This record gives sequence, C-alpha cells and structure tokens, in this order.
Amino acid sequence: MIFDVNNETLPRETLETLQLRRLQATVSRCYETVKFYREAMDELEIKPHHIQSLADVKLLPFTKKEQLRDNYPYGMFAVPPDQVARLHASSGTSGKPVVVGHTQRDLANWGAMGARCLAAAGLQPGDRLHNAYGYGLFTGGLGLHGAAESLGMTVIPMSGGQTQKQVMLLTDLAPTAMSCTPSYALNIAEEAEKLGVDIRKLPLRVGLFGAEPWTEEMRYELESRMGIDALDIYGLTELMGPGVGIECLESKKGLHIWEDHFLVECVDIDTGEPLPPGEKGEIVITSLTREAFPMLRFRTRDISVLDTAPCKCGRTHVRMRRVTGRTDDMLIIRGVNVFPTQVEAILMRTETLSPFYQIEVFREGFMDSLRINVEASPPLYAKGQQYMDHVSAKVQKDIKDFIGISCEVRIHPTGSVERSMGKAVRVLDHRKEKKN
Ligand code: DLL
Repeated sequence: MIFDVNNETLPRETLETLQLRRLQATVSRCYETVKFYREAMDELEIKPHHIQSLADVKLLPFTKKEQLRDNYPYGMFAVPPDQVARLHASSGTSGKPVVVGHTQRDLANWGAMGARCLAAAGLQPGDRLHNAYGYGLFTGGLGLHGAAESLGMTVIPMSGGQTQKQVMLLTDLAPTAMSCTPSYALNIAEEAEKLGVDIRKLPLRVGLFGAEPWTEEMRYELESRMGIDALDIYGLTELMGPGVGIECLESKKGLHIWEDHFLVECVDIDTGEPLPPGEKGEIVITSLTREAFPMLRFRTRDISVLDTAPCKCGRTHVRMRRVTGRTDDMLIIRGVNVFPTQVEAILMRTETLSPFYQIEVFREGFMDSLRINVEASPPLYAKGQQYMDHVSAKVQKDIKDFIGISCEVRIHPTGSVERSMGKAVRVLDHRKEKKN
C-alpha cells in the first residue's frame, strides 16, 4: 500500500519543482533567523536569491556535526521557544549532545513520513507494532511510535531491554510488526530460541530495522530465524529521526528517501564535490520542510550510493543503497580501509559461526592490528579446538582475500560476545585509549 500516493508518486519534474520552492524558502528562513547560517553564507558571499535551481544547492556551505555541538543547546533553532513542541538529542558518546527541536508541524510531518514507511513495509490499520527501540531523547522509540499512530496501527511501546519480556509480549500480544536495531533483533531471536519459542510460528511478519549499519547477510539471518521480512529503515536525529527513508517491500533494494521533505546529495568524502548517481560517497541532506531546526547540507558521515532507477513499487523518490558504514567508523589498518560491515558479511557467510562479533584494534609499535572476536555455533564448539582453529584460519584467509588485511580471528564459546540492547558496539579501538 502507498500511504500518500499523491506525494510518493509525483512525476520527477513536479517533485523537483516542489523541492526547489521549498529549498528557496528554507534557505531564506535559515539566513534570516539563524546567525550561524547567515555568517556561513556571508563568508561564501552567498545570498538566498542565488539559489535559482536545485543544482545551486552546492553553493551553500556544509553543516557539520561539530558545528551543531558548538551551538549547543539552542543556537541552531529557527523558531521562538514557545513554538517548540518537543526536544530530542543525538547520541553523543562524548561531550555535549546535539539538541534538536520540533514544532507541532514538524512532529506531524515526521508522523506522516513514518506512516509512509510502515505502509511501504506492507502494514496498515489493524496491524500491531511491537516497538523495541529505546524511548527517550533517542528518536527511535518515539519516532516509530508516532509513525504507527499516524498510520492508525496499534502500538506496543515496549522500548529496549528486558529481553525475556520482549519474547513474552511478542508471543502473547501477537504483533504483526516489530522495530528495533538489527543487532537487538538478533539478541531477541536468540533469547526466544533459548526459551523454546519459535518466532517463525507467531503472527509477526515484518521487522523495521535500522539505526546502525547492517548487511544483506544479517537480513538473511534475521529473516530465516524469525520468519519475517526484514526491512532497512533510516534516519538521524539532526534531520528528524527514523523515517527519513525505508526500503519498500516490493524491491527490498535501496531505501526511498522522502524527497518532498529532504534534498539528498552524495558527495566525495575528501573534496565535498557532488557525485553522480551510482557513485559511492557521503550522504548530505538538506531539510525542506523542517521549521524548528532547519538544516542546510548536513554531512551525515554515512557512506552510500544513490540510485535513480525507477522502482517497481511505483514510488518516484530516489533510493539510497544500504549505508555501508560511517566515515568515522572506518578503520584504516596498515593503509587499508575497513568497515565493520565488510567483516560482518564474511562472518555471516561462515555457517559454523554465530552472528555475534566484535572487532578490536590495537597498536603495536607503529603497526595497527585487528582482532575479530566471534562465537562458534554450538555444534562447532562441540567439535573442539582443532575444528575451531580450522574455521578461524579459513575466515582469516577470506578476510585477507576479500578485504585485503591480515588479522587474528578468535572463536569463543556461545554467549561470550556482549549482546546489544540498542546500537551495537562493533569496534573496540584500543589505539584511542592509549592516546588519552
Ligand atoms: O539512529 C534514528 C533511527 C532510529 C533510525 C531508529 C532508524 C531507526 P541517531 O541516533 O541520530 O538516529 O543516529 C543516526 O545512525 O547517521 C547512521 O550512521 C546510523 N543509521 C541510522 N539508520 C541506519 C540504517 C537514529 N538504516 C545515525 N543503516 C546515522 C545504517 C543507520 N546506519
């Protein structure tokens, strides 16, 4: 089902005319109301009237996460405080977070985009969503909650954690959809198996998984273990939250980004120059309708590829391929760029391993080294050390062949790698510890 057929299937020309009108309005408002944007544009000698076409977006300055932090907490707001209906904050691991505001209309738009996402996943009123994203400043919980309500579904606001209870409610309340990070879904699936519950036999039919990078191999794992369609949903606090884009059930190939609300670019990571569709780069997003916290050319640090090919679902909005990683999660090991998702893909293709893993990075002298900790499946573990050494040598070779780096692969017993409740911590970088 298409939730908002008029807007989701707009002919490209009409969509682009709408985008230009909204871009011009956003740029004017940013210039007039947010000191940071006015100064950044003045520095480049760009005025709002210079934006005459969508391609002119490249004249505008980028906005980086550090700059949002520098304007903590309210420096980037474009409306007076009495118009802000809700605040969220980005999950910063260190220092101050980025505080983001939403007006009532921003929340309504967010809900409507969320409803589009759920409908694209084949859901409708009468369906039930078990929402296991965390509620709070993180946008996952309340974002999916608003989406389900806007579509007219029943929402079960479970939040993250209490994994046994998750399994009980998935069984007893019979939801048809669930939402959480893919790594937490795996944790829930494992818990269900331990408790003797076969999720495949429940009415659950679709999972909305996002908030962290994951792979096709992980999709296969989740779909086969849970008997569901696992779809990738994308979003970020600075732009709104979950629901900036989603894969449609029809193609499961790339996430439609709601282009009537967001202008999406893909740029060269080093030079910032716009790249044509099909080329891999950093995703940059400009908001087109946000009132409280408009955003010009936000450098998401997410790496992906834009795909303008028509989609069989009938939606005309551009697709972004799976995010393969973030520029700041990229490990550079002896000159080779490595993303955790590349390691994940190889581990998950190795049948005798369990899909729980963590990567450690060390510095020995001037050399960086990598250790991958992964769990044996119970049958492999039962076979003993010699078999595990054999598998570990095979995985080391695969990593050397496919990624180009030598590393150590340690296989541990089931349950030794930390389980995720939300965004999984994939990398433990001990190099940083030394520096501090
Ligand atoms: O993670 C919002 C969200 C909640 C999205 C629930 C989807 C589902 P932040 O905490 O601000 O917001 O983190 C945003 O998470 O820049 C990406 O690096 C990553 N991310 C989000 N969705 C995906 C995805 C939420 N589907 C950051 N695939 C983003 C890969 C994702 N990475």
